[in-house]
Amino acid sequence: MLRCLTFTLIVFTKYTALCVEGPDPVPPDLVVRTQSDDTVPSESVGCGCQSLKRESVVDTEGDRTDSSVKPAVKYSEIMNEMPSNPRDEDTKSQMVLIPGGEALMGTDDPGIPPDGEGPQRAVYLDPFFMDVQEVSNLQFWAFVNATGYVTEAEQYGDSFVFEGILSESVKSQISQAVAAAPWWLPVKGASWRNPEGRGSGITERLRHPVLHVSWKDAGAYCSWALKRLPTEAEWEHACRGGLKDRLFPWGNKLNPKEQHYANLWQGDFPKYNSAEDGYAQTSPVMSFPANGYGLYDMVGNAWEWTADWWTVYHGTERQQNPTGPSSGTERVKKGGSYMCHKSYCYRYRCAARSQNTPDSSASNLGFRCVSAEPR
Ligand SMILES: [Ca+2]
Ligand SMILES: [Ca+2]
Repeated sequence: MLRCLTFTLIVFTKYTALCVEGPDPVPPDLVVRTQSDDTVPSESVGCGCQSLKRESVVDTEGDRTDSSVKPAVKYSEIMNEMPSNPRDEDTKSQMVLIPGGEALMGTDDPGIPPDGEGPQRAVYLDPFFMDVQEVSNLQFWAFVNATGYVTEAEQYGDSFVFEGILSESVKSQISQAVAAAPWWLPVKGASWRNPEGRGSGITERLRHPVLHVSWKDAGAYCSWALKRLPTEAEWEHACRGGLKDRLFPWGNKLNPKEQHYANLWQGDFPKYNSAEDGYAQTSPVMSFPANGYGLYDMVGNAWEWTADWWTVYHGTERQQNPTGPSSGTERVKKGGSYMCHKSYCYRYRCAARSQNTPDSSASNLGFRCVSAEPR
């Protein structure tokens, strides 16, 4: 008991340190969010999107790992479920050329200033090729099938899952939570192949983005495909699709002509998701319109890892092919996810950003790759 109490105190100390920018002392799960889509309430600058650290889990019952189901066993189980001979075009992403040249990164009108969205600064980027889509479950399966790769979530034995997509049966077995964001639960057995834990699967979601992949897992996939993770500058430049000083990949209006351009959250987060855009969870990749460069789901659906270490401090000098800080403790992720709503996580803008420790994995975090040549 003493050990647990001590650990909890440590967690809340970390939570306090992380949340100095959030002025609202009310626990996040007790906040009633009724703001219209035109306002950004104070809690949107608080913790949540970035709080998925393995060490931030409050463990009230001790051991949080589960070694009863070995990765090798799960590996063989899923092989029986997957297509025996998928087509090349299903396991290989199409890529498009992202033109290089002068570009603007960040914004002088940040939606969430503590995230380090500003200042706006000039960068020069070489041209590169980018996957038009988030890496899908089927594509990741092809990688695992070829290499036997075991993800970090499978090694740890758990991953973070949004409680809103878990069954009551699974939730009743969990005695842990993330102090800063109690709707995130560490679920034993959750991984890319079992997104909501044991008993769940991906056979009905083969063309949805792969989830529960750590930064290292994402990099391993890209390397296997002879690609790499994009830098934050590359990702943001690609997100803008050739438009300058716009919030979203398609412009400044969230729903032009009353249409949805990304898989986001409609309703009151985290209690009610109306799924007005057609999806309460992830959508098949490329379900929403592409941006000007032909890229799909750059904002929304799944968050996307980038190669850069996280910092909120940026110089204003013009940089050439910037790669971010030389060291750090967290990696940058971009684009927001199907869980993002303006009232809580207004991070589905090209200039928006968030971060996770590299070993983090969750039910809303994926990636895509880039390369110098089309692969
Ligand atoms: Ca949605
Ligand atoms: Ca995305």
